[in-house]
Amino acid sequence: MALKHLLTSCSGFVLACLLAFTVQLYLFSPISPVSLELPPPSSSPLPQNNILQRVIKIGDGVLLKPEDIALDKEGTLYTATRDGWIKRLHRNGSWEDWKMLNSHTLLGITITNEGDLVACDVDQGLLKVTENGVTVLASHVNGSKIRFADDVIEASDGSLYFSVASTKFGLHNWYLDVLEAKPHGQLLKYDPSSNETSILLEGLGFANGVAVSEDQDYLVVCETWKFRCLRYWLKGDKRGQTEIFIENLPGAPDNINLAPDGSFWIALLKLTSDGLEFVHSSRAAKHLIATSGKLVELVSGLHKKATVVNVGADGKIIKKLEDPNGSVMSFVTSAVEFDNHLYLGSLQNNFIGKLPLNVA
Ligand SMILES: [Ca+2]
Ligand SMILES: [Ca+2]
Repeated sequence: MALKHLLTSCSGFVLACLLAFTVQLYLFSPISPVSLELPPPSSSPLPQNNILQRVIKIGDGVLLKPEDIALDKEGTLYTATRDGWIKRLHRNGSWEDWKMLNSHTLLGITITNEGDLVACDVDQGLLKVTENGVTVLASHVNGSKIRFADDVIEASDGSLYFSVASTKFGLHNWYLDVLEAKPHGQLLKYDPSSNETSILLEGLGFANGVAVSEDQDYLVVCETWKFRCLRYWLKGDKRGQTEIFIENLPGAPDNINLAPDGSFWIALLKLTSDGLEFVHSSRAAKHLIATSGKLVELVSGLHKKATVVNVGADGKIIKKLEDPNGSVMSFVTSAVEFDNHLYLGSLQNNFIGKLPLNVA
């Protein structure tokens, strides 16, 4: 009788704990999630390959997770690393620690027509870096602080277009934006003649890479967890209008770069682990996973793959290059073509991958 009584009170206690845990999970959850639709597997008919396993590693060990890469007209390569450096590789093969920016959150970079470097910093906004030092170009928009600037590109008139990945979450917990699956991204424009910053688009699903077309008539902005990129018209009848450039990508787009032939290179992230796709349709699972970075690691497949695609100006995939299990490169965030080579940045590897395009 005593044992039965003990068992009853124990199971009552366990139930009460479970209930309290569940209430806590929902009440104190950092996210208010909705379901995220992943692209159907049939949307990626191109065969798997391991071409990205053939990269030559450059700057191995001296480049701490170089997220983005840019080259100037002379072929000097620039990258921003996690230790706050802008490092550059001269054509003679020597690396230089060029400028220390004292930030661990440098993301997208670009080189302007005048040869200056512009960088996105998650905490400070848009920065201009020259031989003489660093200036903040844009730190606020409409009175609000710009957080999580992600990637930037200059148009031929000197305007700088840049993305804000999320106005709600930061770089350290960006995956919560994916789990929440509500669009907090923006496309901004910095006008150098007026020194003003304006919002062009809001409600983007983690606004990430930005690139301008060869003819400067449109720009492409990628929405990471929407598995698509948008075309925003800069000129012509459709000026100011937005349409889908490419959707159902075989991965979540990060940075995008114009190729010399007018096509684009887009780096794609693996946002979910195999077999755990259901998490993106379960609000309860999302609340649970949001409680711990360890659980996020379990669900995200970022370190298990690298993919880049070459997409034509017509929005069709021309080529797909992969490291299917991430054994050489994973979490590849950018792909830049220069001189018949592809340069690959990553938030996982401590080098830049260099791939001769005649083997791809
Ligand atoms: Ca860039
Ligand atoms: Ca990015």
